[in-house]
Amino acid sequence: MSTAIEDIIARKVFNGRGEETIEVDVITTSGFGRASAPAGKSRGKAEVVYYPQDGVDQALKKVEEIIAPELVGLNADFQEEMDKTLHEIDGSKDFRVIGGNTAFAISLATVEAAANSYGVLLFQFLGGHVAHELPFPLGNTISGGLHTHGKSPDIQEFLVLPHGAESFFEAAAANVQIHRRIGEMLRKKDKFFNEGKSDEGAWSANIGNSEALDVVTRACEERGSEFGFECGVGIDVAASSLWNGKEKKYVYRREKKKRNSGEQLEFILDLVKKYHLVYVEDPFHEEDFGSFAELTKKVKNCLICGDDLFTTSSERLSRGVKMHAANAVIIKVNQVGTITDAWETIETARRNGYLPVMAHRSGDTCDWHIAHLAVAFRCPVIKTGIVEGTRIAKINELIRIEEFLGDRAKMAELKVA
Ligand code: 2PG
Ligand code: MG
Repeated sequence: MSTAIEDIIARKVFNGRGEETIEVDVITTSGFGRASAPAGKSRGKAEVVYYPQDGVDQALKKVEEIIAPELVGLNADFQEEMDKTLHEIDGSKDFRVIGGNTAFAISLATVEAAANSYGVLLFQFLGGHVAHELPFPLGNTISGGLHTHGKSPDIQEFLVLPHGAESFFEAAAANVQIHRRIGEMLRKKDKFFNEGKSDEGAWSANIGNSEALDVVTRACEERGSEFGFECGVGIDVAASSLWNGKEKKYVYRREKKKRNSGEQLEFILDLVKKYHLVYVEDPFHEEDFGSFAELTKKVKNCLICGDDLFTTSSERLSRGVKMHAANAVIIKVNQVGTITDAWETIETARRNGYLPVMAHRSGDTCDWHIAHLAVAFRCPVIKTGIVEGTRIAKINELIRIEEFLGDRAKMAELKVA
């Protein structure tokens, strides 16, 4: 067995939106790894730059001409050194030279190749014997905001979290049932509903924020009592995309309402109370750490999660920790570029009592690595949709991991009610 890297091959493929993206193969003397990069639509300003100026083609050229010659010969299991080398080759703060998605695909393909060289699964390789807890799937049921076009809610995601489930399979099945029930309800509500779905497989419907929350809450209650366990409701407001910096207001186009920061706080607090929300992501724009802190102080049993706010950056998370800005953090590896960077952020979260939520991107590929990362890094929640191929790739991999773990598998600890 040897983990020495023999070759790195990069190619252009497509994500679920049909956008060009990078896929990388890493070949070691006794193993192989492959990873492809996703893309966000509602991106945080502090995310790394996905590609060099001329896009994926230039990234491929850089892999062939600069990166592969540096990395070939290194050991794939020296992840930190590999990721450090990627930073050194790039030389910028935000991966604008080689591209954050290039770094992402190389970093993930390398760790996969290392695991494969040792003949173990990725979550075992990264997490060791303590990695046996499955995350709860946080699933998107109705899309809005930047993830849709035309008449849809202003809030970006209406989510369900089956936090009472006793196994991952049971939780994933609950999400599917709830998603289906919501589809039936939307059909009854609107005879023009054409069963359209967004990139993430959530329903695309001509309804407002509170109507969407009414439907999702009712479906969770109905189905939850049949399942015999609780399914909570959550939202991703993605408030940076509603924020108008000049007017200093959140613009809700559909509702024809504008809210200043104070009104936004009241609005979110009302939603948390009325719908017993267990999860609220990005309720304020990405620089408003103060309003995040006020909200976090005022709610109980609800995860207040920063996505655009933290952009998986340990530095930004530390700033949030100092201000008590939230109690959860979204982890999207391609917001920072490498596994080591994301792992540092997860460690910062754990040390400070923040719950790490592993997450997909809206424009994802059939890559399933985040399923393994969630188990390896002990993230109690994974946000990765409910139906649709690029989401199911992750869900089904978690079902396989649960089966593989057998009696040792248990659901993560999660207290939201
Ligand atoms: C989010 C994500 C994923 P995007 O805001 O949480 O749902 O969207 O990948 O477009 O940033
Ligand atoms: Mg988000």
